[in-house]
Amino acid sequence: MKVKPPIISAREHAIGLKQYFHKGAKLAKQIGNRGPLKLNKDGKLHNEILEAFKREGFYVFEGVIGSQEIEELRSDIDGLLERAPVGRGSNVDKFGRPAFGQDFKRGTYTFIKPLSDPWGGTELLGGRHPVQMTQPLPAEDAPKETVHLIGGMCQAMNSGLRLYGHPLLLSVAEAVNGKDFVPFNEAVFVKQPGLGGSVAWHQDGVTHWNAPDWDPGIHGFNFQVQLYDSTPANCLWVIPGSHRQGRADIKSLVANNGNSELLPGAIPMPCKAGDVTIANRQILHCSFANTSPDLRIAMTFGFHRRSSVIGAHGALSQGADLFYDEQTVFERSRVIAVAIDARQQYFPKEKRYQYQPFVGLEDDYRWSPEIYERVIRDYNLQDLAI
Ligand SMILES: O=C(O)CCC(=O)C(=O)O
Repeated sequence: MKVKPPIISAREHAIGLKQYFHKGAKLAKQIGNRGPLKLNKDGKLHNEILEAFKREGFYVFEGVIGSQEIEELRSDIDGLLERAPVGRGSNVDKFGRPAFGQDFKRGTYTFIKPLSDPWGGTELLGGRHPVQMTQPLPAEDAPKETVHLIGGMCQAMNSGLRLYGHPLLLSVAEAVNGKDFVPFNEAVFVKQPGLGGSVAWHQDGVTHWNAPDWDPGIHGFNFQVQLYDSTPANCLWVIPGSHRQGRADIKSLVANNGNSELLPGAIPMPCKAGDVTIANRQILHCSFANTSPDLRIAMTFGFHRRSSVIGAHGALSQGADLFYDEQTVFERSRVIAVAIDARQQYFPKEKRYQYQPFVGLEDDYRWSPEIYERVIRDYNLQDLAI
């Protein structure tokens, strides 16, 4: 017989997790794996950092994004939240105006019930979140729905496109996935205080677990640029080293833990605004319903090795009928080239990142309103999800 989870209030949830948070934070301090994003003179990522990331499956780069850029990102996100439809299926915002995003082919906003876990225990997203997290009761005056994700940051916000062309972050992508790395997708996780939902324990990758050439890096990685200071109560949690151990049996892990989602050995990745986390897409990770008083916004975007993507079929948000051939990968990779140029035009003194697959093609991908229509609009229909 299925045991019905107890119904708990947001306050009880917050109090109940305190000890776990404390323990996790202590373990995180011991492991470390955080500090400035250091490149060598030749522009390559410091080997120690790369090794630490490969060993643990995560790293926190401190103070990467400057305060002006963070302000611009916050302001664009605030605008997108102001102009969001009032809920699923609505086409007007809270002021009765036409909501943002209706001229894009793929919806910009994902809504959920406050403090819920939309994917845990469902077959959604390849069934990769097998166990549902605790879903505390929101306050009585909470809205019926809250924005959980904002998609397509490169088309929805100019600051998002510029962030995508960040030279330090692209140098990390090169160090991890090779000079010819390719895009994955982007999603902004929105965790409003008292409303933000949880993301159940999962590993991101779904396609390559049984590949003959499987290795810990085969499903790529995600960056998360943090727009606000975050805490163990609203940030991402990971189990260090789990990316090296193959596909985890999450159901058994939870069952053997007294049916508790508070898995042992997990650590939080609390950040300051402007910090950037990197997480291997095979690391076991989750985040809890945000019953804390603090907002967390995480601009999430990932990159793959070219060899993992070419010849693969679509997964997750992409239909399995989509085949990632050279042309599809080239077309989606154009967004990196345009983002680099958009950034360069905005921050002319910054060293421009040289993206190897587009060396010599820079003039064809100069940022302009025309290229927005040709390359950026609806670019996310070609996301390379594996
Ligand atoms: O940042 C979060 O809260 C969840 C992120 C996550 O699970 C993911 O990017 O796969």
